[in-house]
Amino acid sequence: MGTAMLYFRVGMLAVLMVVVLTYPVLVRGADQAPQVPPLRVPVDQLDGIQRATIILDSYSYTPNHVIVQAGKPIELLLTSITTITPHNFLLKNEAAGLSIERDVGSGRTVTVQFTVMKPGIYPFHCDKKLLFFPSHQEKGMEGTLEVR
Ligand SMILES: [Cu+2]
Repeated sequence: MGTAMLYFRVGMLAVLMVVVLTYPVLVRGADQAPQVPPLRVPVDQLDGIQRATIILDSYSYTPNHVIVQAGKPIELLLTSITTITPHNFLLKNEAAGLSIERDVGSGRTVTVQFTVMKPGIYPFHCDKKLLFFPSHQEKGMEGTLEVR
């Protein structure tokens, strides 16, 4: 075997090693939610509702930071794009009178309407969990409603 061939084989082996070693990172990377900027929800000129769509996937909300105005009705369309895994949407804050808990089955869209009078940062999350596994929230399924 010539020296050139040996270098070629070592080179190929190195490339293969890099692919094998980074594969889990690549796969996990593909599973991550797309990074999108915070969504400033516009007020509908016709009905005055602040209407926004949030995509639910395993395990993310997109966008995961939604900015709305206090005192005006909010309508969230929670759209699941999963084929099997069910998710939900929990947004609770006693001081602001918020107690929202909605299941969103795979492939379904659920609409939730509410109004927040008190400006603040309100976290929301999915509390689904398979026995012994981390919860969806722990896997990154959480977000923020920012009321200004
Ligand atoms: Cu979930």
